[in-house]
Amino acid sequence: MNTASVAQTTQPLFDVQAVRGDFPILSQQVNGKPLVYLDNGASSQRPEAVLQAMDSYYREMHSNVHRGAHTLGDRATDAFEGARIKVQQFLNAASAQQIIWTRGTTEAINLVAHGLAAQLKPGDEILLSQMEHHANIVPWQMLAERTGAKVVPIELTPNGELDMESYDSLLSERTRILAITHVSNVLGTINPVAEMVAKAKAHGVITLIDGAQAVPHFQPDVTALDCDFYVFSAHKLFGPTGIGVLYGKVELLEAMPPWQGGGEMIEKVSFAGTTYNTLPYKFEAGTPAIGEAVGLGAAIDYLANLDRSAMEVAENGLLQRANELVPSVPGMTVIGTAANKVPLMSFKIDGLHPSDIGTLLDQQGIAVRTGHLCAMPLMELYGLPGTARASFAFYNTQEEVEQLFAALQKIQRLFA
Ligand code: C6P
Repeated sequence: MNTASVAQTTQPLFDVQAVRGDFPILSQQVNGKPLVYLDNGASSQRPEAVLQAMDSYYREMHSNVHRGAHTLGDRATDAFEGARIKVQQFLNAASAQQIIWTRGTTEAINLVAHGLAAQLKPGDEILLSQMEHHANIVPWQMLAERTGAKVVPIELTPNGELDMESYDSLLSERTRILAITHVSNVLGTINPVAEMVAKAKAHGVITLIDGAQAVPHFQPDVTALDCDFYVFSAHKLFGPTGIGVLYGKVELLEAMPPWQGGGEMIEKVSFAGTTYNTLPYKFEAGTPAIGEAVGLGAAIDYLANLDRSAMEVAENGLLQRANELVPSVPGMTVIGTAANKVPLMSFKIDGLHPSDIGTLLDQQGIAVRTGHLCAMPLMELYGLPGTARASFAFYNTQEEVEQLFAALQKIQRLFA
């Protein structure tokens, strides 16, 4: 065997140590132990490139946008609108006017639910699933209360996949909206959203996909999906908090009334009445989160420079290693065993309360999330008070997975 081929075969597919170096927060001790950050599903960390982009935005060009009065204002506007174009390209949307800034996934769903009220009448149905996050349940319940429509959940199979027979049987002439998560934050299941949207379209149903847990792991293509709305939060995509995205089809966005009133979203204001701005500004009242938009743009640029398919292979390797280690912890059960999952593992251990698992792991420097994970109907379905959840990102290592399981073994031995 020649040395060139050895070098080629031993070359890591995805250089996780190199990317870890991009995330300063990861190289710290917590409770006297090296931090093992496995709470990426709640919020991921930011690379240096995002921190620097926001820092230089505030140091060098901060001003309000779209006022056009001076040089700093023009620079800020260019950076802000440039970030919108980066999101448009990230989602493969046809036009930047389809990208609306919101505070996050939650606000984006509320905006759509508010905007679709006029399209619903009593007896209409809004299809969701039993695996939705509260952010994709409560706004629709509020809409149903206002309009007399009904929220109907699609059932799950025992392993935590959507029951497609249940979906098919629930789709009817009464269905007006399908609001479905791309990836479950509890089960990790990747839902067959393309197939679901195609079926919904055949019934004339408006479709919204909650991409909060999908975008950190793969890049959605809204044009190929043909969904009407796609929403996500920047803080799970290695960007800042306080900003998120609503993608929408132009004709639906045009038909929706404004969400909030104020500056920026108007064309002309008089006491006789107000006319509204064009898309996307019609939905962006008040001074926007400019530095945060710049930070999100930098996160998208950072990801574009990574080999995303190698990253997916590495992430799948983390989940595979975790699955291999489950039998090493007596009494441990994984919640959600779908065939198609992102690297996320919710679990329970007999004799231990999830919040105790979280506290004991934290003492060993390991961060996971515990509780109902903002998915109470799903907890009720599984008869659980809550779960513990380890959610991985591309900067996590196989060693960290092993540390998690070594810690769980210890906790189980001492406390279960
Ligand atoms: N889930 C979790 O730990 P916001 O808070 O608006 O950025 O995202 C809400 C949201 C919506 N949909 C899904 C599928 C989500 O996972 C989340 C956020 C976090 O699972 C915090 S509760």
